[in-house]
Amino acid sequence: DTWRYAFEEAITDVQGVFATKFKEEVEANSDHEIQLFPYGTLGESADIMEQTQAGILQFVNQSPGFTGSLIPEAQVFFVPYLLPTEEEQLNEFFRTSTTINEMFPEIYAEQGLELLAMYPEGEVVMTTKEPVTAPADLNEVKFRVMTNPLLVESYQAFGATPTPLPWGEVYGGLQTNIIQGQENPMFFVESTKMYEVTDHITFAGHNNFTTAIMANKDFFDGLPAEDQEMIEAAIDTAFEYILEYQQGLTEESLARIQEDKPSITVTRLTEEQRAPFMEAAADVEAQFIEMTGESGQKILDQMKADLEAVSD
Ligand code: 6CS
Repeated sequence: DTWRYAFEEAITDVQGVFATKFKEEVEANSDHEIQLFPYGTLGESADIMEQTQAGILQFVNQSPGFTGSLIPEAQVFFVPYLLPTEEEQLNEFFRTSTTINEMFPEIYAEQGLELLAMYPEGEVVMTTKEPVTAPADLNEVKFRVMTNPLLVESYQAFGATPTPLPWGEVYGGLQTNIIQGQENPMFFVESTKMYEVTDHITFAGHNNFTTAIMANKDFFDGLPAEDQEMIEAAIDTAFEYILEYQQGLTEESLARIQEDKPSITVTRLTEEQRAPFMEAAADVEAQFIEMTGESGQKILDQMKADLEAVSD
C-alpha cells in the first residue's frame, strides 16, 4: 500500500530532505510505499494538517508556527531567546528533551496526531527592506509572521506591526510592499528567493526554526507493532541525517545569497543591540502563560529543565 506524506517546503528544502530520507528508509525496510507531497501540491500548511486529521494523509510535517493555532502549548517555541544558538547543544536538546519526547506527544494525541519527532531547521533571521539594529527600526514595519498568536505577540513586543499570513502570500506581499519584513532560516531565504524582495538580513539570535513530523493517530495506532517500530526507526535515521545535513548550511546559503545579490547587508546584532529584544522576551513568556495556563506552565518549566540539562 501507499502512504501519503505532505510537508510545507520544496523537495530540496530541509523538510523535503527529511521526507526523502524517511521514504527511502521505509521503502528499504518494508513493502510500503511513501508518496511525497511538497508545498503547494495540496495547499497551504493549514490544509495539509486538516487533510491529515481527516485521514486523507497519513503523515504531515507542520511547524509549531502553524500548529500553535491548534495546539496553544506548541507556541512555546516562539518564546524568544529560549533555545540555544550553539548547534550541538540545540541538537542534543531535541534528542533528549522530555518536553518534546514525552509531554508533547500526549498533547498532540488529543488532536488525533501521533507526534513522531521535532527537529530544528536553522537559526531564524529577519529579512527587511530597511536595516534593523534596534526595536525602533521595526516601528511601522508590517512584519509577516506565521499564523500563531504568540509569534504575533513577539513581533509586537519587538516593536513591529505583526502580520500573520500563510506562506504563499509572503513573496508577493513583500514585492507589493504590503509587508516589509519576514523571518525564516537562511536556507529558506535562499530557496524561496526572499532576498530578492528584501535588502537587509539581521541575525538577532532570537530563535531557531522548529518543525514537527506527525502521523494520523488512528492510522498509526491501527498498524501492527512491527510497522510502528519500522516507522520509528526510519524517523530516527532521518532525524540524525537532517541534523548532519544542516551542518554549515546557514553559512553556505548566505554565501550564495551574497553572490547573487552583493548589495544585501548582513548584520549580526551585538550583545548590547540584542538586549532590548531580550527584554521583550520576558513579556512574551508571560503572554504564553496567559494563553496556555497550567498546561503551558508545565511545558515551559520542563523545557527550561531540559535546556539546563544540555547546557555547557
Ligand atoms: O515561514 C513559513 O511559513 C515557512 N518557513 C519554513 C522554514 N518552512 C515552512 C513554513 O511554511
